[in-house]
Amino acid sequence: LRWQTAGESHGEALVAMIEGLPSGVEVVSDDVVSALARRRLGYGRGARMKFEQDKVRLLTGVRHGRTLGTPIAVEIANTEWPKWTEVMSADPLDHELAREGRNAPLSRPRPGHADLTGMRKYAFDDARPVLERSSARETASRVVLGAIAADFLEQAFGIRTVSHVLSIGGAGVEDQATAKRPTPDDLEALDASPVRTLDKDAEARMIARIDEAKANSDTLGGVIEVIAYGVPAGIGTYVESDRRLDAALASAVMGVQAIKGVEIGDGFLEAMRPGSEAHDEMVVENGRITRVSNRAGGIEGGMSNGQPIVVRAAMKPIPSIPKALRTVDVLTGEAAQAINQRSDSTAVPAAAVVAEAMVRLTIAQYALEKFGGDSIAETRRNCESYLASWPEH
Ligand code: FMN
Repeated sequence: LRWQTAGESHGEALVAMIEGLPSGVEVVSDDVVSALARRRLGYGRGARMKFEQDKVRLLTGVRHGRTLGTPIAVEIANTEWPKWTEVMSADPLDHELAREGRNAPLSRPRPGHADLTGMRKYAFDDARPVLERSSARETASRVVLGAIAADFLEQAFGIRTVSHVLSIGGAGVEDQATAKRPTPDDLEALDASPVRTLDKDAEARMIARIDEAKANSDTLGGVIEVIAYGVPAGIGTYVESDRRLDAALASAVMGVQAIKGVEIGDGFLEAMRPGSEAHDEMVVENGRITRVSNRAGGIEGGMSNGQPIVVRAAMKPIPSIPKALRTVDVLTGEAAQAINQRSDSTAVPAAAVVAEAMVRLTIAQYALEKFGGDSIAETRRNCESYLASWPEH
């Protein structure tokens, strides 16, 4: 399974492609539309999220609601495009575009963004071409691909995922290790929470923290968690480091803009525990080997072990801060205040949805590597016969 995205934030459209899914997966436009809507949720998001509606089209690879086994391409149109046709025109314009208004060069790179190094590396005197691609607008494409992967995972294996927020700006659940983990059946309640949590006390603390940051013209990061239920044991392998499922998940989630740390299961907490309290003991229950805990987050030796897979990630605060940070104007070399492209207070709930998309894609990739199949029926059969071959206990 492979995928790729293309597009600039203010270009005509984002494009996402995924190739390698079997035929027969039920996929409808509504699945991707609702995933995108979920990415737009969250307390502390600015006005742009409201007017930046998403218009999605499944362009290829799906016919009458089922995948064809061919590459799937999706277009996410930019509804603001009429305002940007000249600034982001692919073809040269027949007139010089004034370097003002929307087209004014962005010469005050923002700390915490790709701006400065991107300008130097790609030889621009303007941050516009850099931020057009490095900004998190691109994550809409990955959320779309994640929604398609979710259809495949559920229909082929019964795997379902859920994402939630543990804390924002240090406020939230009191103990991450014992926090109540939502299941996919909690999706509606999570969507209804302004900060994507089931814990009402934690929710109140996070909202208060966001209000405080907003009042101080500041921004916040936080900690999110993605859980995948129903993953069969044996996806990924210990035989080579680059085939480990934990390594792949960490890489995929770290690849989301602003994610600075990833843990599998209890992660850093494990480093503080003695071995006798760090692992998941095995017992026989109803004739089957089960675990009494899931500190490993469903992965041992680079393989899924049949327990829910738990991936936690730390997001840094949004670097475009209304309380502008110090920078240097690259046109004059003078001290300046960083450009402030936009000002959400936090995007942690949205990042949870994006991280969930990456977890879905990664598990789909590794599950397909294990089970293969050109049609979903074949993939399902392969998985069922593999599981049926496991000994009783
Ligand atoms: N950064 C901003 O400056 N403003 C935003 O509104 C913003 N929204 C984001 C939304 C999501 C869902 C995510 C995942 C990130 C967002 N970011 C935002 C963070 C930047 O995209 C990110 O910090 C920047 O691209 C630099 O990349 P790095 O943090 O990985 O170094």
